[in-house]
Amino acid sequence: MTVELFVFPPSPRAFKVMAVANHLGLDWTLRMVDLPGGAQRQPDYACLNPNMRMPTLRHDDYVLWEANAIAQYLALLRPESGLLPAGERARLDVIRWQFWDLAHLEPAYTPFIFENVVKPAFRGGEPDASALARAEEPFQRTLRVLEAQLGENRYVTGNILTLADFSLGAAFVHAAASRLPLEPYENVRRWYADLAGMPSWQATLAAAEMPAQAAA
Ligand SMILES: N[C@@H](CCC(=O)N[C@@H](CS)C(=O)NCC(=O)O)C(=O)O
Repeated sequence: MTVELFVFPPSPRAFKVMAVANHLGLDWTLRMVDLPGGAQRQPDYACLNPNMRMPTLRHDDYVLWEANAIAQYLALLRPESGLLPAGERARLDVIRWQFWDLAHLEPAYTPFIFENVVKPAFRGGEPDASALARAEEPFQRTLRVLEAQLGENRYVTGNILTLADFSLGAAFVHAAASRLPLEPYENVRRWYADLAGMPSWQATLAAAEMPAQAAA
C-alpha cells in the first residue's frame, strides 16, 4: 500500500512531511485531519497517535508520529536522494538541526503564527500584543544562529539539500501572515527563496492552499 500521511495541510508540521514526500516523488495519500473540527481527538485517530496531534504516517502496518521522524522514514525510502546522508557525521549534522528545530526554532516562531494566524482564523480572537512583544527577543536570538549558519552555507548543513532544510524551512511558509520579523536576516531570506523555488515546495504550498510567500 502507499504511504498515508495524516495531516492538516496548512500546518508547518504537515508541510514538512508533505514536502519531503513530494520532493522524493513518493506515491502517497493525504488523509485529512481536520484540526479545527477536532478530528485529532476521535478514537480512530487517537489510537494511531496517542498525542492526538498530527502529522502521523501509516505505511502498511507501520505507524509513526513526530514530523521529523516521519521525514527521516520517508527519506530512508529513497536513500539515493541524500536527504538523510549515509555518512555518520553528515547524518548526525542533519539530525542535530532537526533537534534544534524542535528545541529552538518551533518555540521561537509559534507565538507569531498563533497570535497572527491561528487566533484570527480559528479562534475568532485578536493578536495579543504583549505575547508578541515577549516573543521578539527569543525569536531574534534563534534567528541569529540560523542566519550565521546560512552565511557560510547554501543549505543548512552545507552545499547539499537535506532534511534539515525541509524541517527548518517549513517554519517560514506562513512568514508574511505570521508577521515574522525577518528583515535583518538576509541569508535566511535568500535560503528560503531558494527552497520556495523548488517544484516540490510549490506543489506542497498549492496542496496546502497557501499562497507562495516570500520570507520577508
Ligand atoms: N512534535 C510534534 C508536534 C505535533 C503538533 O503539535 N501538532 C499540532 C499542529 S501543528 C496539532 O496536531 N495540534 C492539535 C491539537 O493541539 O489539538 C511533531 O512535530 O509532530
